[in-house]
Amino acid sequence: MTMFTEEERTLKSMVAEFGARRLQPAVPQMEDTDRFPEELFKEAGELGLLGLYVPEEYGGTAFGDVPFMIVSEELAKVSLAFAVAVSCHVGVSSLPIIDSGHEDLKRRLLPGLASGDQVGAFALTEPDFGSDAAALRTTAVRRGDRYVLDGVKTLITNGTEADTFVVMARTGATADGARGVSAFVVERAQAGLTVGSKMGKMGMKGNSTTQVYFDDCEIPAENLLGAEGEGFKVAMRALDVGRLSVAAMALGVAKRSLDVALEYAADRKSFGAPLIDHQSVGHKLATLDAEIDHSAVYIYHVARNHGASYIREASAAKLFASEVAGRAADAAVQTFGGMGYMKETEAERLYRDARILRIFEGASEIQQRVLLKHLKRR
Ligand code: COS
Repeated sequence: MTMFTEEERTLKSMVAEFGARRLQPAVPQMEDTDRFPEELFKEAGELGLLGLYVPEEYGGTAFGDVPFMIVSEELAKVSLAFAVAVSCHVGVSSLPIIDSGHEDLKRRLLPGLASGDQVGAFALTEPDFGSDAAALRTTAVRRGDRYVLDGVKTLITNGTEADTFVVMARTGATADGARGVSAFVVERAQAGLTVGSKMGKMGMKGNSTTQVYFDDCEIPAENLLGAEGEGFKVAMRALDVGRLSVAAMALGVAKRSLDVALEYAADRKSFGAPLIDHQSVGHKLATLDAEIDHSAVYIYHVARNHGASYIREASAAKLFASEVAGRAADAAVQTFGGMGYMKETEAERLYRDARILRIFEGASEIQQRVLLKHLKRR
C-alpha cells in the first residue's frame, strides 16, 4: 500500500537521509547539553524544509500539507525536539503571516523564515490561561500608528532562538472573549520584548521553551495580522495545521518506538524463547502496529483531502495519534524491561519525549472537547 506520489516519496527519502546522516549524530549532544542545533536548522532551510507554506515569490517552496506531514513524521522518528522546532516554525509561526500578514510584512519576513535565517515562534499561552485560550489577558492598545503590548506569555517553543513572534493579545474587553483577541507579529529587536531563560523540560532536550515578556512594547500598526478581533481565529486556523503536524510527529515517534521494541524483542530471549514469541509481548506490538497504520492512513487522508474547514479532523488526528504514540513509547520501555528505564536506551528518551504529544497544541482533553462540540451538533 502506498499513500504517496513519486515526488512525496522522494521528499520522504531526502528527509529520512537528512535525519540519519545529520540529525541522528547530534541527538546525544542535544540530550546532554540541551543546546539547539542552529546549524542543522539552517541546513533544513537549505533543503527547502522550512518554507513549506511560503509562496515561491517570497523564497519558499509552497509544498503544502502532505509534505509538511512527511517532514514532521520523518524528523520526529529521529528527534522529536528538532521536529517540534521545525513544525512550530513552519506551521503556527509562519502561516498566520502568510495568510493574514500585510504585504510589506510578508516581503520583509518570509524570505528569512523560509531560509532559516530567521526563526519563528507562536505566543498564545499565558501563565494563567492555557487551554482556555480565549480568556488571555495580554493587552494591545492602539496609539496612533502603533500598538502597545503588555503581558506575559509562557511555554513558548523556540523562544530562545526566535526572531519573530506571532502574538495573540487582547484589543477588546475581557467580556468579549475570543472576539476581543487580535494577532500581531512582534520582532525580536522591538524594545519592550524580553525573552526569559530556558525552562527545563522532562524531554525534548535541544529545543527551547521560554517565557516572553511584553512591557510597553510598541510595534507598528501594520504588524497586525488580519483585522482587529480576528486574532483568535488566526491562531485557531494555524493550530489546525499545527495539530495535524503534531499527529504526524506522534506517528513518527510511535513508529520508532515500535521499531526499537521489535528489534529488542526479536533478539532478547527469556524462558528459552525470544520475547516476541511470548504472547504478552507479541500481541501488544502487533496491536500497536495496527493502531499505527490507522494513524498514518487517517493523518495523510486528512492532509490530502480536507476542505476549507477541518477543525474536527485535526483534533481527531491529534487525539488518536498522540495516544497511540504514548502507548507505543510505553510498550518500548516495557519490552526493554529494566534497561528501558536506563539513559543508554533510546526507549527511555522516546518515553520522555512522547509525553508532551498529549499535552501541547491542545491537550487530549481539549481535542475531546472540540470533538464533543461537533458530535452534539450532529
Ligand atoms: N478555526 C477557525 N475558527 C475557529 C477554530 C478553528 N479551528 N476554533 C474555533 N474557532 C472560532 C469559533 O468558530 C468561534 O467563532 P465565532 O465566535 O465566530 O463562532 C471562536 O473561534 C471561538 O471558538 P469557541 O467558541 O469554540 O471557543 P472556546 O473558548 O469554547 O474553545 C478551544 C476554544 C478550547 C477549542 C480553544 O481555546 C483551544 O483550542 N484551546 C487550546 C489552546 C491550545 O491549543 N493551546 C496550545 C498553544 S500552542 S502549544
